[in-house]
Amino acid sequence: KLFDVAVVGATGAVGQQIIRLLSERDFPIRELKLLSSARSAGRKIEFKGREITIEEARPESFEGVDIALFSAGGDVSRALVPEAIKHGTVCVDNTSAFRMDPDTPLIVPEVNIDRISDHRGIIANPNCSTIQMVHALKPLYDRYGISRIIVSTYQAVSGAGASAIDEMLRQSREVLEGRQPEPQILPVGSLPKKHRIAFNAIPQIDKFVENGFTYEEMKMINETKKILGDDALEVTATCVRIPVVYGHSESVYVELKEDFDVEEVRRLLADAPGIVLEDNPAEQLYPLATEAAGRNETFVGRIRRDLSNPRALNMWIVSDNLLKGAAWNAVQIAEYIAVQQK
Ligand code: 11C
Repeated sequence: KLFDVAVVGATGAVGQQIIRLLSERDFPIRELKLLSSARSAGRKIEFKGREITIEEARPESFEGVDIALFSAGGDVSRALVPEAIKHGTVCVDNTSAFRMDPDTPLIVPEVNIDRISDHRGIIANPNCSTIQMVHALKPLYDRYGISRIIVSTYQAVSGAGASAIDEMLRQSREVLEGRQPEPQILPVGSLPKKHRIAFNAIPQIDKFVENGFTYEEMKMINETKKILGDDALEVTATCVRIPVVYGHSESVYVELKEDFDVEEVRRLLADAPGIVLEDNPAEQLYPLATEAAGRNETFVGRIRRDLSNPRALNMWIVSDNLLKGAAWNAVQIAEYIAVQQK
């Protein structure tokens, strides 16, 4: 069976990757609709050797569309996902709009694909920093149980969109030329106060919640529990933006419920789908954002027993935030939907 597919947010950093992956994966498409804001409508994008004109996303755009992949921000999803559902479209939503809705499955295929059928027209794609962490922790969760996670992230600027990449590159050039950069976007586009990202580390991703955490940190905490289906799991997070273009890195401390053998942990991870183990300190082998960029997998290394708690592990988890963290996870979900609807 062939499907009519729509990509909403076709010109965005994630939308572009979704279009590339749909082509590379030879997704069974009859017609591909590329949708965006009015501003980008009229532009043309090449897909499998032919040009597709981008149309403005409207409620009626979803007539006849079987599967829509949304990546145009929460407001667009809140407005248009319900309209798409009225047309019978199954929506894979890459924004935070519906993630914590109890009727919406939040899916990382290697972790909880068994939940995918429980949907009412929306399947949510988790936050990028959450996806790579739960992906890497799932084999340990299944084998030993996990009681507690403490994560600190080192997140790439592409997570804040294509304009944040431009800002980081521009500021870097300005600093090297001895000029004082004018921050315009980061840490949060919609807040008035800005900080320079070039040659810096900003401990703020998204706005602050009243409890002192940021939304990004709360997403890691809440989404991890939902994906693993474990409300008792203790999770805390500190999310930091660093001047890297692609690839989020994470330092993760994880307390297991049972005793473990570090070599067995390595074997479990090496055998897990979509995980690449890169862990050989003698060879200075560990995951790096520069190597993970452009790859679909999640990379894990620096695995070691904690010195303060023998039931705990420390590890370093890296993945391309636009791919497994967004576009690739969404396309994987779409592939499962296509198989179900065959
Ligand atoms: C970042 N994680 O790196 C964010 C971007 O909820 O899908 C993804 C926001 C989201 O800035």
